[in-house]
Amino acid sequence: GKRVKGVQILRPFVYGTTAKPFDEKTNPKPPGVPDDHTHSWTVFIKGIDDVDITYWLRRVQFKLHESIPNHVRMVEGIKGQPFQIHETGWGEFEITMKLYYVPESSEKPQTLYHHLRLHPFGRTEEEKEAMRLNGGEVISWVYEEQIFNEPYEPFYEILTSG
Ligand code: SLL
Repeated sequence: GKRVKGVQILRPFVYGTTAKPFDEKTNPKPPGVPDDHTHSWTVFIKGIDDVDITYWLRRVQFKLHESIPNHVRMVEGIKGQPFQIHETGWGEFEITMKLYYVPESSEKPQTLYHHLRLHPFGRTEEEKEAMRLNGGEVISWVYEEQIFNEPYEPFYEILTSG
């Protein structure tokens, strides 16, 4: 196939983690969760304002800490939904996310790293107040732009026909 010369397509997305301490009122611990788990958390990759990104991102492999059962997980894209994993635990660690693009792109998988944040260290008083109002949610989100350089023609069609 031929590449579209001189063209660069950008697709914005957001990735990161959202964590919440267990609390009888605002976030009760579900049955079966081990005693030493202090938080529920989510790691995700999604479009801005939840816009669909599955037309360019096919699946994401999340590699969690080895202490977590079944710590390597593949998440297939579902149209309009975030790529995400919900878990519970007690500690922070680095999450590895391997992005697999749609086959039409012929792009190699690309790896992102993100630190799971459970604790509000380093936040300003205003940010901490916002967290209290939000039931103690600790968010750590990153804005990113996926760049497709000189995409192949069929992939260019997919990227621009949405
Ligand atoms: C460390 N930062 O470097 C720590 C590791 C691991 C967190 C934190 C286990 C959850 C589960 C969990 O929260 N691990 O048992 O499912 O040593």
